[in-house]
Amino acid sequence: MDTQPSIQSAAHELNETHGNTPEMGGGLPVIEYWARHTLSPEGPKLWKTLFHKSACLSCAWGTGGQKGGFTNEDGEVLQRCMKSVEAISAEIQPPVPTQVFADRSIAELQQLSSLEADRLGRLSFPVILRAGQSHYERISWDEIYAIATAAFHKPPERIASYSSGRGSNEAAFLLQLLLRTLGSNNLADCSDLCHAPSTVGLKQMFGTGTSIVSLESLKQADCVVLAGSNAAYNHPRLMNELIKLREHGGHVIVINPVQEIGLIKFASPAFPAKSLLAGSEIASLYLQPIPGSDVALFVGIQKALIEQGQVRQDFLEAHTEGWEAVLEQARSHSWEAITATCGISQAEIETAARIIGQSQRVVFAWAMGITQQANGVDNVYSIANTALITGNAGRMGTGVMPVRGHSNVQGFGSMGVTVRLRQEIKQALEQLLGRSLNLPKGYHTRDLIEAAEAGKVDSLICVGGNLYGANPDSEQAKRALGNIDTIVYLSTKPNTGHFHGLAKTNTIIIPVLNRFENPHKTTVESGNNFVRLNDEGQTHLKQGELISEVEFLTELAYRLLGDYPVDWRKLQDTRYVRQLIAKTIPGYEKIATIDDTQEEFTISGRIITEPQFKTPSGKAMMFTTPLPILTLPSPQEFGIPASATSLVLALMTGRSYSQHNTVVYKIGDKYRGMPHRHCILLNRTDAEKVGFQEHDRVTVQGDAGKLEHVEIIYGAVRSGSALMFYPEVNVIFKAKADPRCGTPAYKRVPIVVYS
Ligand SMILES: Nc1nc2c(c(=O)[nH]1)N[C@H]1C(S)=C(S)[C@@H](COP(=O)(O)OP(=O)(O)OC[C@H]3O[C@@H](n4cnc5c(=O)[nH]c(N)nc54)[C@H](O)[C@@H]3O)O[C@H]1N2
Ligand SMILES: Nc1nc2c(c(=O)[nH]1)N[C@H]1C(S)=C(S)[C@@H](COP(=O)(O)OP(=O)(O)OC[C@H]3O[C@@H](n4cnc5c(=O)[nH]c(N)nc54)[C@H](O)[C@@H]3O)O[C@H]1N2
Ligand code: SF4
Ligand SMILES: [Mo]
Repeated sequence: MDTQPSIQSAAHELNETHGNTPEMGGGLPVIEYWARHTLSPEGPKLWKTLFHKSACLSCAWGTGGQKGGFTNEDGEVLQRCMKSVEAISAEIQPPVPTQVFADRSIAELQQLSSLEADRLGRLSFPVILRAGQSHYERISWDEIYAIATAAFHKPPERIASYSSGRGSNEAAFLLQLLLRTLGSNNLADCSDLCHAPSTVGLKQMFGTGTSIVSLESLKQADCVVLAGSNAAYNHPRLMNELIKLREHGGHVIVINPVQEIGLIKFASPAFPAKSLLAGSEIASLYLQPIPGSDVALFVGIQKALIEQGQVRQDFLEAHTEGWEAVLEQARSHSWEAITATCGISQAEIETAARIIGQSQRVVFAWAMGITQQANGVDNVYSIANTALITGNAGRMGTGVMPVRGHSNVQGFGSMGVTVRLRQEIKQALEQLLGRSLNLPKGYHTRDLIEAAEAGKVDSLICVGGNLYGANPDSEQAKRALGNIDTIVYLSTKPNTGHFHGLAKTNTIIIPVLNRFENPHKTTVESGNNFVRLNDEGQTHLKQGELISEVEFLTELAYRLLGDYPVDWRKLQDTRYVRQLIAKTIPGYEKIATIDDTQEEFTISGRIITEPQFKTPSGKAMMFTTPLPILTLPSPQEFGIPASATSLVLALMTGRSYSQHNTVVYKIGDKYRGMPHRHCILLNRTDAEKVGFQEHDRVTVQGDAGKLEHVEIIYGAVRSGSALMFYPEVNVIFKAKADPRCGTPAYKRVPIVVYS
């Protein structure tokens, strides 16, 4: 089977045209980083944490846990990546000095960049900013509970929570139980900004909203299609699986408008002899579609599969519904319409189809390039349709695999922290409450911002995250949060949200213990549906007043609800929370015994290895996917005169090499050759066409604002598109959202670049 010849030399070419980028991802810089950090003064603390029996804090690949810090769920060792070290380093910082809050006004704190805010240290005592005051000040626990209790006594439709997936299943379960008992379904979560389209789409198609592939199953694939994921940065241990797959003669098809160097060639420290120095080839075929056009590409692949006679008709008839319309749709779209929409040639699409069709076992994996689109759910449908058309679901080595974000974001969803409460959980909660639970729809993250802006929210509790920094249109986010009376932030470290996301009357920041510091055991769920147990630990912040999320939530609940519907204070012993979870959450039965057995487990009913799906009919449901119409405004529509030197582009916003979401660890991104965060990655041809040169300083404007003096850096982005880093770029655009889940189109932002 032919693969794109250009891929063999792509890494080299990238380096030629763009001399300051490395020739591969990973590699020796990773080892140097490890050495620098683990041998530094913080080293002993770092090593201790790495060996602590708890899951990695960073991504949802889910390394760590009871078998020690360095194992994945198949028990393979040497699995912690540098991102894990990066995350731990931030957690073991000294406390934020007391003078920071005493001496620096809000106006001064607002000047801090994301990196500077994080470098202040760990939060170690609670503070409050009162209306009309210029400084955060220390606050007693009595007053915190008094304010919070009054705040959450408000009408249920006017209270809300937001959460981010670093907390535990136990905290998540308690959070939703508290809000629902109070009568509120306003459980916004960072997954609304992230994989909600995957959850919505997969649930309809397969009857289960998470990956249907286990790690064990992934290892049996002979082809992986990786769409809209920069796993080399954000899920480095997934790269090991791709390296092994290529070594065994398998194929990796990467679909990404940016040639990410680490997806072309990656040097993994896990294979020192084979891979570390020379690097391993990752992509066998690299397709660079127009941002936001993946549906067209996948419909094209489907069309090619039909034309090549590679449709598994027997599978479709026996195990799926709705296939006729999906095949008809692929037949009816012309090649011209498909290739014009996605910008990939028919020949390349046919090559991709041939690889997929001729492979025995294909796994389709994706991340934010697919979900953060105005048609994110269609994107998910179109990928899963392609899997089903080729019989690649319901069998070991095959299936659909959303590559999840935060280390426990999936657990938050499983525990019911979502506006889309599953029927089974609803019924179990009704039993617990002894009443029916017909709550109003509830605000997901974008709805929460809109509702707050409209003055409909009085009180908000944020369990982790940076609601201000994560949302598009930072000015709107600030305005919206400013209309909320009371905001209680439970956080480990200061972030820009604490300084810009200020409530009208009281903003309280409560310092919490992290996963390896809690006085009790907790659990988390990986993107591969594996539940890990985190041991008790201790914090280095001995003088501080840190509290566990579980303790704060149960105490607040007790003060609001007494002993209804549970003995909340007893739940401070998380064993009892796990008993409740076992009774309430489908697939979590085994958590009931985990304290005795220490046995981590795969959630039942999630991994599908037989073509018997979790839908009512047992068949997978297929849905048609209209081709997106991808137009861009003219410079005049941005208010730029036609005479000015300008370029209208589709901007992708995402992560640099050294950041975790809104938290920046290092300003540069060496793999993309971007020396700092105030850069825009442009295609050289686009830039030269209008007379821009590399390193020119330009204005980048969206529909909500602009950033000035942004440095142009040439890179391997597809012509017509560009790339910038969030959260800084969130000031310039509003973002469309997919109405089915509210996820913003962060990966296709219309912008004009001018000088
Ligand atoms: N180190 C580290 N690890 C992380 C995170 C982190 O910030 N740092 N964040 C965690 C979280 S919450 C998440 S959600 C994940 C995010 O992980 P990813 O989804 O991998 O991260 P992103 O940088 O948002 O974007 C992924 C890729 O989408 C591509 N892309 C953009 N537009 C399109 C498009 O239209 N089509 C296609 N096919 N591709 C497109 C971009 O070029 C980029 O390579 O990582 C998790 N892990
Ligand atoms: N433009 C653009 N915007 C985006 C995205 C994008 O690709 N482009 N991606 C979106 C995505 S995928 C996501 S997931 C969101 C991320 O949005 P969030 O999840 O809201 O943001 P984070 O930056 O992950 O939150 C970091 C903060 O969490 C707190 N924290 C860390 N660990 C813990 C803990 O154990 N407990 C508690 N209580 N607090 C803790 C710390 O105080 C830290 O400062 O951003 C979204 N926004
Ligand atoms: S791949 Fe993800 S879970 Fe595994 S060590 Fe790296 S950051 Fe942690
Ligand atoms: Mo995410």
